[in-house]
Amino acid sequence: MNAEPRRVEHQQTDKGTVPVYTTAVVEQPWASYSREDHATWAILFKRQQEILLQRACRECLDNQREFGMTPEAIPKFDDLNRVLKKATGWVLIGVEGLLPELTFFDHLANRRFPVTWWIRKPEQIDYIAEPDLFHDLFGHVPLLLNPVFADYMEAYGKGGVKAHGIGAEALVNLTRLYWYTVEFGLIKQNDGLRIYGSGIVSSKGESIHCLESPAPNRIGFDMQRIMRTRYRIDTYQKTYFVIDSFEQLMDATRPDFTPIYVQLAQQESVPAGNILQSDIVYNRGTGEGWAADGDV
Ligand code: HBI
Ligand code: FE
Repeated sequence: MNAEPRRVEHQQTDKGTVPVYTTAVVEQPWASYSREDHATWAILFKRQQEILLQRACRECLDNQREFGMTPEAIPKFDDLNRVLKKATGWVLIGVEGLLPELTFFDHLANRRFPVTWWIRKPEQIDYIAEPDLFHDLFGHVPLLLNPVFADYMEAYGKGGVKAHGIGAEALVNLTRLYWYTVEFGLIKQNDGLRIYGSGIVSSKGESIHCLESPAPNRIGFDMQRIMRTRYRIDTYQKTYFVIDSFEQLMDATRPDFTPIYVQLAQQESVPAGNILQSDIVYNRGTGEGWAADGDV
């Protein structure tokens, strides 16, 4: 029998109406997963692993192996935590789903990664708008074994707690940074551009689109440029930003962001599909087929 996630309310945000769940930390009810849940994990795991060979960054695939993740069954958080805690001091905690931003930031600032305990239904196999267990475990968790990325995620959380105290504008700027790196980032590796963003890693269609479609722009990482750039949550990205290394991400977050927020407040936001004079352009997208047409 599938236990149902407990929704608390629906919140109106700039991304439309999103369900916001209770912020309670919950035990992973591993014994209550149905055969259908494990089958959904297996289908998604096998399909994405195949698509991601030659598309995902080395660290993503190597670290899934280091965790011992397999399609056989939904991994147990306790098993993953034994590996993770030793490697980078991070711990997975079970949550009901999307958290209010300050709660989420506070967890990251303390090296706790919130993982949704439930997995999507078979009819949602190709797309789900909220982070479910597959998105979190398959998409986010492997990179937490990388020491530099693990540091970046903690620094991001600390920055988020501070931004929350500064105001809504700062929060919008910082959320864009998370979106275009942690969720939809690309990295340049010696065999070409590779995926590290979890939103892509856990999506069949976007894993192909982000590297092979002529539609999107691919632009060199520039933190303030990213913090000015708008995004949509219901289509494939119109622009992907490319880092040279995880160290580049970590170095970018060292300075105090307060003066950066002041500068950003004087500047216009950039529409998601635009290219600026100052951009390092890997390729200028054509713009067609930007809508997420299910999964190609
Ligand atoms: N909550 N559980 C969960 N997982 C997320 O990835 C998440 C969240 N709340 C807010 C959020 N992400 C984004 O707004 C980040 O940009 C902060
Ligand atoms: Fe995510």
